[in-house]
Amino acid sequence: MSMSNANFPMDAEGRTYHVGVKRGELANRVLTVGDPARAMVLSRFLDGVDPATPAKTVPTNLFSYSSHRGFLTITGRYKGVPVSIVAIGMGVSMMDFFVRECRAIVDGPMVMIRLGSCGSLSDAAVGDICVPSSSYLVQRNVDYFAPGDAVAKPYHLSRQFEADPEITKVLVKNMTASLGEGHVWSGVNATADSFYSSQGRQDNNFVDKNEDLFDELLAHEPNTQTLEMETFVLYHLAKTSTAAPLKHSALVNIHNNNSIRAGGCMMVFAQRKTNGFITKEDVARIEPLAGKAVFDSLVEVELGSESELHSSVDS
Ligand code: R1P
Repeated sequence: MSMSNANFPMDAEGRTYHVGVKRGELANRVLTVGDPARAMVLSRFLDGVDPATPAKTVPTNLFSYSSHRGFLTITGRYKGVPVSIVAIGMGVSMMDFFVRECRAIVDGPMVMIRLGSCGSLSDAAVGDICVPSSSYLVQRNVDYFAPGDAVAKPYHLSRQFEADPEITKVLVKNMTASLGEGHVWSGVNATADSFYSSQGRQDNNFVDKNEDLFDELLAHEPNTQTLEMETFVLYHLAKTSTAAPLKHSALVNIHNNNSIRAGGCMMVFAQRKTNGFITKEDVARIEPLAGKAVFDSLVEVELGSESELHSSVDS
């Protein structure tokens, strides 16, 4: 694959360097997940899929593209509306690749909703769903561990960025319809730059200084409910997305007139207060229920007046 433009590399066909999709292959409404197997399970909800499609395969009537860097994109329609599913793997960098490269090859406004898994710091139990209305970033402060004079704290906790309030509301409504009252929680998410140190896991092979991290998170934001590894970047980039591509890096339109509306929800896989972990059977039961609620939300939210006309995918 031969790329041009070191600033934003694309190949001769217009495929982006990492996600690998080009104009016309991605819908304006995107559901993003971490695990490619989850993307394949959820693709069963798209229009015209043969129910006999074997597990862990992409239905043959849908467009799909597996990139050399591990991104899987599936595009089809849900209730007649073009939608895509993109599996991105894990971590803040993968979310950054996803949001920026997908934004670059789609015309018009976009809606992006993440369905992930998480650890719960609240009373949300294993198998419940959390729909965070905002998120902050937890970063290991590497300077703290460097030789020399000590710096303030081993972990840096950022300010919060909000999800689109309408998407959050619609997600809570549809998740409640799908999973039942008492299984859907609102609150604040913390996105960590490690599964281990900056999520307060104890690992005596390393000096992590994270024994008090949960207390620090709850002091920072008493409504901290979930810990995972991507949502902050999605909310943050949506809030800094510009209404039209900028010709220079001027800081305009920030938090106003964004071209991406974002939301997020997550299944509790780990209960960090009680140390519980979800079973394979519960994942298989909950994933489709949550996935259907996200698709219903994805097509319920308005993109904007002209957007459907400018939808990139019109298969
Ligand atoms: C860690 O096991 C992974 O699971 C969570 C975390 O955010 C991290 O990516 O989300 P996904 O299940 O969506 O990957």
